Amino acid sequence: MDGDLALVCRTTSLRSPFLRAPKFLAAFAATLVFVSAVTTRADNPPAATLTPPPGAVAAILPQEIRHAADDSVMMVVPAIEFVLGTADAHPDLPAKPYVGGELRPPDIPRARAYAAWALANERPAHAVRLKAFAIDRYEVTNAQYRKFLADVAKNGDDAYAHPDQPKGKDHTPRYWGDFNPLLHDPAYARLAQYSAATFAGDQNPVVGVDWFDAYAYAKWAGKRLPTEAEWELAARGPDGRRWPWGNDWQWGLCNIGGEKLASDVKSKGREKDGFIYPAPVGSFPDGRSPFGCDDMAGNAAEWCADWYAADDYQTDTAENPRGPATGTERAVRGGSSQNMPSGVRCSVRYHHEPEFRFFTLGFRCAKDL
Ligand SMILES: [Ca+2]
Repeated sequence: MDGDLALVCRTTSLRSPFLRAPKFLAAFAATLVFVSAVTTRADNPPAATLTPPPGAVAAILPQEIRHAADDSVMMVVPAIEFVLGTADAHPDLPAKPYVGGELRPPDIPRARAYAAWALANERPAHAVRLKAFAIDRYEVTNAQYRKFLADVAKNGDDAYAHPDQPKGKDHTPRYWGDFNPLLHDPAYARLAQYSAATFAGDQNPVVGVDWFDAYAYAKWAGKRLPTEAEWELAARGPDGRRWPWGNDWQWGLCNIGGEKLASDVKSKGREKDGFIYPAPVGSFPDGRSPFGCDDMAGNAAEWCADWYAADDYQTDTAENPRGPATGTERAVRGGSSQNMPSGVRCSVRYHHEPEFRFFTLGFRCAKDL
Protein backbone atom coordinates (compact mmCIF):
# COMPACT_ATOMS: atom_id res chain seq x y z
CA MET A 1 0.00 0.00 0.00
CA ASP A 2 2.83 2.39 0.80
CA GLY A 3 4.11 2.15 -2.77
CA ASP A 4 0.74 3.13 -4.18
CA LEU A 5 0.33 5.93 -1.73
CA ALA A 6 3.74 7.35 -2.54
CA LEU A 7 2.52 7.82 -6.09
CA VAL A 8 -0.44 9.78 -4.86
CA CYS A 9 1.70 12.38 -3.18
CA ARG A 10 4.04 13.44 -5.95
CA THR A 11 6.34 16.07 -4.65
CA THR A 12 9.51 17.69 -5.75
CA SER A 13 11.10 17.53 -2.34
CA LEU A 14 9.11 14.98 -0.41
CA ARG A 15 9.31 11.70 -2.21
CA SER A 16 8.72 9.57 0.84
CA PRO A 17 5.17 9.25 2.16
CA PHE A 18 6.77 10.07 5.48
CA LEU A 19 7.94 13.63 5.45
CA ARG A 20 11.26 13.98 7.22
CA ALA A 21 11.79 17.14 9.20
CA PRO A 22 15.14 18.24 7.69
CA LYS A 23 13.79 17.90 4.17
CA PHE A 24 10.65 19.70 5.14
CA LEU A 25 12.58 22.62 6.56
CA ALA A 26 14.91 22.74 3.56
CA ALA A 27 11.96 22.79 1.19
CA PHE A 28 10.40 25.53 3.18
CA ALA A 29 13.55 27.62 3.37
CA ALA A 30 13.63 27.62 -0.41
CA THR A 31 10.17 29.15 -0.48
CA LEU A 32 10.56 31.92 2.05
CA VAL A 33 10.69 34.58 -0.64
CA PHE A 34 7.46 33.27 -2.09
CA VAL A 35 5.84 33.28 1.34
CA SER A 36 6.56 36.93 1.82
CA ALA A 37 5.37 37.68 -1.69
CA VAL A 38 1.96 36.10 -1.30
CA THR A 39 0.99 37.01 2.24
CA THR A 40 1.57 40.69 2.65
CA ARG A 41 -2.00 41.88 2.09
CA ALA A 42 -3.29 44.00 4.95
CA ASP A 43 -6.17 41.64 5.66
CA ASN A 44 -3.96 38.57 5.43
CA PRO A 45 -1.12 38.91 7.88
CA PRO A 46 2.12 37.06 7.13
CA ALA A 47 1.78 33.31 7.20
CA ALA A 48 3.39 31.28 9.93
CA THR A 49 7.03 30.45 9.66
CA LEU A 50 5.99 26.81 9.75
CA THR A 51 3.56 27.24 6.88
CA PRO A 52 4.87 26.97 3.32
CA PRO A 53 2.57 28.31 0.62
CA PRO A 54 0.44 26.15 -1.67
CA GLY A 55 2.53 24.69 -4.42
CA ALA A 56 5.73 24.75 -2.40
CA VAL A 57 5.37 21.19 -1.21
CA ALA A 58 3.43 19.16 -3.64
CA ALA A 59 1.21 18.83 -6.60
CA ILE A 60 -1.02 16.14 -5.18
CA LEU A 61 -2.97 13.89 -7.46
CA PRO A 62 -6.16 13.20 -5.55
CA GLN A 63 -7.01 9.52 -5.47
CA GLU A 64 -10.57 8.43 -4.86
CA ILE A 65 -12.00 5.09 -3.83
CA ARG A 66 -15.60 3.88 -3.73
CA HIS A 67 -17.23 2.78 -0.51
CA ALA A 68 -20.25 0.64 -1.36
CA ALA A 69 -22.00 0.47 2.01
CA ASP A 70 -23.26 4.05 1.82
CA ASP A 71 -22.55 4.64 -1.87
CA SER A 72 -19.87 7.21 -1.20
CA VAL A 73 -16.65 8.46 -2.73
CA MET A 74 -13.69 8.66 -0.37
CA MET A 75 -10.36 10.37 -0.88
CA VAL A 76 -7.08 8.69 0.00
CA VAL A 77 -4.76 10.55 2.34
CA PRO A 78 -1.34 8.89 2.48
CA ALA A 79 0.72 8.42 5.61
CA ILE A 80 2.49 11.72 6.07
CA GLU A 81 3.87 14.20 8.57
CA PHE A 82 2.40 17.68 8.58
CA VAL A 83 2.02 20.71 10.81
CA LEU A 84 -1.15 20.65 12.92
CA GLY A 85 -2.45 23.97 14.23
CA THR A 86 -1.28 27.43 13.32
CA ALA A 87 1.33 30.02 14.14
CA ASP A 88 -0.52 32.63 12.07
CA ALA A 89 -1.67 35.91 13.51
CA HIS A 90 -5.44 36.11 13.76
CA PRO A 91 -6.71 37.08 10.30
CA ASP A 92 -9.28 39.44 11.80
CA LEU A 93 -6.65 41.39 13.69
CA PRO A 94 -4.74 44.31 12.25
CA ALA A 95 -1.43 43.19 10.81
CA LYS A 96 0.47 45.18 13.43
CA PRO A 97 0.26 44.43 17.16
CA TYR A 98 -1.93 46.86 19.02
CA VAL A 99 -0.13 50.07 19.94
CA GLY A 100 -2.18 52.67 21.76
CA GLY A 101 -3.52 55.39 19.52
CA GLU A 102 -2.53 53.87 16.20
CA LEU A 103 -5.71 51.99 15.51
CA ARG A 104 -9.13 53.33 14.64
CA PRO A 105 -11.89 52.84 17.20
CA PRO A 106 -13.47 49.64 15.78
CA ASP A 107 -10.11 47.88 15.90
CA ILE A 108 -9.00 48.90 19.35
CA PRO A 109 -11.33 46.86 21.55
CA ARG A 110 -11.02 43.94 19.19
CA ALA A 111 -7.25 44.04 19.29
CA ARG A 112 -7.25 44.27 23.05
CA ALA A 113 -9.70 41.43 23.42
CA TYR A 114 -7.86 39.09 21.10
CA ALA A 115 -4.36 39.93 22.17
CA ALA A 116 -4.22 37.48 25.06
CA TRP A 117 -6.10 34.52 23.68
CA ALA A 118 -6.50 34.68 19.92
CA LEU A 119 -6.25 31.24 18.40
CA ALA A 120 -4.88 29.82 21.65
CA ASN A 121 -6.53 26.47 21.02
CA GLU A 122 -4.80 26.21 17.62
CA ARG A 123 -1.37 26.59 19.21
CA PRO A 124 1.33 25.56 19.21
CA ALA A 125 1.67 24.59 15.58
CA HIS A 126 3.40 21.24 15.82
CA ALA A 127 4.40 18.35 13.60
CA VAL A 128 2.33 15.19 13.79
CA ARG A 129 2.45 12.04 11.71
CA LEU A 130 -0.66 10.16 10.63
CA LYS A 131 -1.09 6.74 9.17
CA ALA A 132 -2.89 6.48 5.84
CA PHE A 133 -6.66 6.88 5.85
CA ALA A 134 -9.57 7.66 3.57
CA ILE A 135 -12.11 10.40 4.17
CA ASP A 136 -15.42 11.15 2.48
CA ARG A 137 -15.17 13.50 -0.44
CA TYR A 138 -18.47 15.10 0.59
CA GLU A 139 -20.38 15.70 3.76
CA VAL A 140 -22.92 12.92 4.41
CA THR A 141 -26.10 13.81 2.54
CA ASN A 142 -29.75 13.51 3.52
CA ALA A 143 -30.15 10.78 0.89
CA GLN A 144 -27.41 8.70 2.49
CA TYR A 145 -28.70 9.36 5.98
CA ARG A 146 -32.22 8.25 4.96
CA LYS A 147 -30.88 4.78 4.16
CA PHE A 148 -29.33 4.59 7.60
CA LEU A 149 -32.62 5.61 9.20
CA ALA A 150 -34.51 3.01 7.18
CA ASP A 151 -32.19 0.31 8.47
CA VAL A 152 -32.51 1.56 12.05
CA ALA A 153 -36.32 1.59 11.71
CA LYS A 154 -36.18 -2.02 10.62
CA ASN A 155 -33.45 -3.47 12.79
CA GLY A 156 -32.84 -1.00 15.59
CA ASP A 157 -29.53 0.71 16.26
CA ASP A 158 -28.02 -1.65 18.83
CA ALA A 159 -25.24 -2.62 16.44
CA TYR A 160 -24.26 1.00 15.78
CA ALA A 161 -25.02 2.98 18.91
CA HIS A 162 -22.21 4.45 20.99
CA PRO A 163 -22.19 3.01 24.54
CA ASP A 164 -22.93 6.46 25.96
CA GLN A 165 -25.81 7.16 23.61
CA PRO A 166 -28.95 8.21 25.54
CA LYS A 167 -31.56 5.47 25.85
CA GLY A 168 -34.39 5.55 23.32
CA LYS A 169 -32.60 7.96 21.04
CA ASP A 170 -34.35 9.06 17.83
CA HIS A 171 -31.83 9.58 15.02
CA THR A 172 -34.16 11.72 12.90
CA PRO A 173 -32.47 15.05 12.05
CA ARG A 174 -33.86 17.96 13.98
CA TYR A 175 -34.97 20.07 11.01
CA TRP A 176 -36.57 17.48 8.77
CA GLY A 177 -39.90 18.33 10.39
CA ASP A 178 -39.57 22.03 11.05
CA PHE A 179 -37.22 22.72 8.20
CA ASN A 180 -36.57 26.34 8.92
CA PRO A 181 -36.09 27.12 12.58
CA LEU A 182 -35.77 30.77 11.68
CA LEU A 183 -38.99 30.88 9.69
CA HIS A 184 -40.74 32.29 12.72
CA ASP A 185 -38.33 35.18 12.89
CA PRO A 186 -39.63 37.94 10.60
CA ALA A 187 -36.13 39.26 10.05
CA TYR A 188 -35.02 35.96 8.59
CA ALA A 189 -38.26 35.14 6.80
CA ARG A 190 -37.87 38.38 4.91
CA LEU A 191 -34.41 37.40 3.72
CA ALA A 192 -34.59 33.68 3.42
CA GLN A 193 -34.75 31.89 0.11
CA TYR A 194 -35.47 28.55 1.71
CA SER A 195 -37.49 25.57 0.63
CA ALA A 196 -38.23 22.13 2.02
CA ALA A 197 -35.03 20.98 0.31
CA THR A 198 -32.86 23.28 2.39
CA PHE A 199 -32.58 20.86 5.27
CA ALA A 200 -34.00 17.65 3.80
CA GLY A 201 -32.96 17.70 0.12
CA ASP A 202 -31.25 14.56 -1.10
CA GLN A 203 -28.03 16.27 -2.14
CA ASN A 204 -27.80 18.64 0.81
CA PRO A 205 -25.66 17.70 3.79
CA VAL A 206 -27.60 16.21 6.65
CA VAL A 207 -27.60 18.74 9.49
CA GLY A 208 -29.35 18.88 12.83
CA VAL A 209 -27.67 15.65 13.84
CA ASP A 210 -25.75 15.23 17.07
CA TRP A 211 -22.48 13.41 17.71
CA PHE A 212 -24.28 10.15 18.57
CA ASP A 213 -26.17 10.28 15.28
CA ALA A 214 -22.92 10.85 13.40
CA TYR A 215 -21.16 8.08 15.30
CA ALA A 216 -23.96 5.59 14.63
CA TYR A 217 -24.19 6.47 10.94
CA ALA A 218 -20.45 6.02 10.51
CA LYS A 219 -20.53 2.63 12.18
CA TRP A 220 -23.54 1.58 10.11
CA ALA A 221 -21.60 2.50 6.98
CA GLY A 222 -18.52 0.53 8.08
CA LYS A 223 -16.60 3.73 8.73
CA ARG A 224 -15.78 6.02 11.66
CA LEU A 225 -15.62 9.73 12.33
CA PRO A 226 -12.31 11.40 11.44
CA THR A 227 -9.98 12.60 14.17
CA GLU A 228 -9.35 16.33 14.31
CA ALA A 229 -5.84 15.80 12.97
CA GLU A 230 -7.11 13.71 10.05
CA TRP A 231 -9.77 16.27 9.27
CA GLU A 232 -7.26 19.11 9.30
CA LEU A 233 -4.78 17.31 7.05
CA ALA A 234 -7.53 16.39 4.58
CA ALA A 235 -8.66 20.03 4.51
CA ARG A 236 -5.37 21.91 4.21
CA GLY A 237 -2.96 19.39 2.72
CA PRO A 238 0.66 18.86 3.72
CA ASP A 239 1.58 22.48 2.89
CA GLY A 240 -0.55 23.85 5.70
CA ARG A 241 -2.70 26.24 3.71
CA ARG A 242 -5.04 28.57 5.51
CA TRP A 243 -8.11 27.62 3.47
CA PRO A 244 -8.52 24.47 1.38
CA TRP A 245 -7.58 26.30 -1.83
CA GLY A 246 -4.70 28.39 -0.48
CA ASN A 247 -3.58 31.19 1.79
CA ASP A 248 -5.59 34.02 0.26
CA TRP A 249 -9.29 34.46 0.84
CA GLN A 250 -11.58 34.43 -2.19
CA TRP A 251 -15.35 34.75 -2.21
CA GLY A 252 -17.29 32.13 -4.09
CA LEU A 253 -15.12 29.13 -3.23
CA CYS A 254 -17.25 27.91 -0.34
CA ASN A 255 -20.61 28.44 1.34
CA ILE A 256 -20.28 30.77 4.31
CA GLY A 257 -21.62 33.89 5.91
CA GLY A 258 -25.35 33.45 5.49
CA GLU A 259 -26.81 35.53 2.74
CA LYS A 260 -27.99 39.09 2.62
CA LEU A 261 -30.30 41.07 0.41
CA ALA A 262 -28.96 42.01 -2.99
CA SER A 263 -28.64 45.58 -1.78
CA ASP A 264 -26.26 44.40 0.94
CA VAL A 265 -24.19 42.57 -1.62
CA LYS A 266 -23.90 45.77 -3.59
CA SER A 267 -23.23 48.07 -0.67
CA LYS A 268 -20.98 45.81 1.38
CA GLY A 269 -19.42 43.69 -1.32
CA ARG A 270 -19.85 40.41 0.50
CA GLU A 271 -22.11 37.37 0.85
CA LYS A 272 -21.42 36.23 -2.65
CA ASP A 273 -21.74 32.49 -2.47
CA GLY A 274 -25.46 32.31 -3.22
CA PHE A 275 -26.65 30.19 -0.30
CA ILE A 276 -28.16 31.22 3.01
CA TYR A 277 -28.15 27.77 4.54
CA PRO A 278 -26.48 24.50 3.46
CA ALA A 279 -25.79 24.14 -0.25
CA PRO A 280 -25.89 20.83 -2.14
CA VAL A 281 -22.61 19.09 -1.48
CA GLY A 282 -19.94 19.73 -4.10
CA SER A 283 -21.35 23.11 -5.15
CA PHE A 284 -17.90 24.74 -4.97
CA PRO A 285 -15.45 22.53 -6.86
CA ASP A 286 -12.90 25.34 -7.13
CA GLY A 287 -12.65 25.38 -3.34
CA ARG A 288 -11.71 21.71 -3.11
CA SER A 289 -8.90 20.65 -0.79
CA PRO A 290 -5.50 19.39 -1.99
CA PHE A 291 -6.59 15.80 -1.36
CA GLY A 292 -9.82 16.31 -3.30
CA CYS A 293 -12.36 16.85 -0.51
CA ASP A 294 -15.24 19.25 -1.12
CA ASP A 295 -16.84 21.70 1.31
CA MET A 296 -14.15 21.48 3.98
CA ALA A 297 -14.62 25.23 4.49
CA GLY A 298 -18.18 26.11 5.45
CA ASN A 299 -21.44 24.52 4.28
CA ALA A 300 -22.01 22.11 7.19
CA ALA A 301 -19.63 22.19 10.15
CA GLU A 302 -18.50 18.65 10.86
CA TRP A 303 -18.36 16.45 13.94
CA CYS A 304 -15.03 14.74 14.61
CA ALA A 305 -14.29 11.69 16.72
CA ASP A 306 -12.24 13.43 19.41
CA TRP A 307 -13.18 14.85 22.74
CA TYR A 308 -12.28 18.52 22.74
CA ALA A 309 -9.78 20.25 25.01
CA ALA A 310 -8.53 23.77 24.35
CA ASP A 311 -5.00 22.97 25.46
CA ASP A 312 -4.42 19.48 24.09
CA TYR A 313 -2.08 20.64 21.31
CA GLN A 314 0.41 21.35 24.08
CA THR A 315 0.57 17.71 25.12
CA ASP A 316 -0.80 15.53 22.34
CA THR A 317 1.17 12.71 20.80
CA ALA A 318 3.16 13.22 17.62
CA GLU A 319 1.83 9.97 16.18
CA ASN A 320 -1.84 9.75 15.24
CA PRO A 321 -3.18 12.10 17.93
CA ARG A 322 -6.71 11.21 19.01
CA GLY A 323 -7.54 14.02 21.43
CA PRO A 324 -8.02 13.79 25.17
CA ALA A 325 -9.17 10.55 26.82
CA THR A 326 -12.38 12.12 28.06
CA GLY A 327 -14.24 15.41 28.11
CA THR A 328 -17.62 17.10 27.96
CA GLU A 329 -17.61 18.35 24.38
CA ARG A 330 -16.74 16.80 21.02
CA ALA A 331 -14.60 18.49 18.38
CA VAL A 332 -16.20 20.15 15.37
CA ARG A 333 -14.34 21.37 12.29
CA GLY A 334 -14.74 23.44 9.16
CA GLY A 335 -17.20 26.15 10.15
CA SER A 336 -20.55 26.44 8.45
CA SER A 337 -22.83 28.42 6.19
CA GLN A 338 -23.06 30.98 8.99
CA ASN A 339 -19.35 31.71 9.58
CA MET A 340 -17.17 34.40 8.07
CA PRO A 341 -13.79 33.76 6.37
CA SER A 342 -11.68 33.63 9.53
CA GLY A 343 -14.09 31.08 10.99
CA VAL A 344 -13.66 28.58 8.17
CA ARG A 345 -9.86 28.41 8.22
CA CYS A 346 -8.71 24.81 8.17
CA SER A 347 -7.14 25.00 11.62
CA VAL A 348 -10.14 26.51 13.47
CA ARG A 349 -11.39 24.27 16.27
CA TYR A 350 -15.03 24.32 17.33
CA HIS A 351 -16.64 22.18 20.01
CA HIS A 352 -20.12 21.25 21.18
CA GLU A 353 -21.72 18.95 23.68
CA PRO A 354 -22.39 15.60 22.02
CA GLU A 355 -26.18 16.02 22.25
CA PHE A 356 -26.09 19.38 20.43
CA ARG A 357 -28.10 19.62 17.19
CA PHE A 358 -28.14 22.69 14.99
CA PHE A 359 -28.85 23.67 11.43
CA THR A 360 -25.15 24.35 10.84
CA LEU A 361 -23.83 21.01 11.98
CA GLY A 362 -23.34 17.76 10.02
CA PHE A 363 -20.42 15.39 9.42
CA ARG A 364 -18.38 13.28 7.04
CA CYS A 365 -16.79 9.88 7.71
CA ALA A 366 -13.31 8.37 7.50
CA LYS A 367 -11.86 4.88 7.52
CA ASP A 368 -8.51 3.18 7.97
CA LEU A 369 -6.61 1.94 4.94
CA1 LIG B 1 -18.01 21.54 5.71
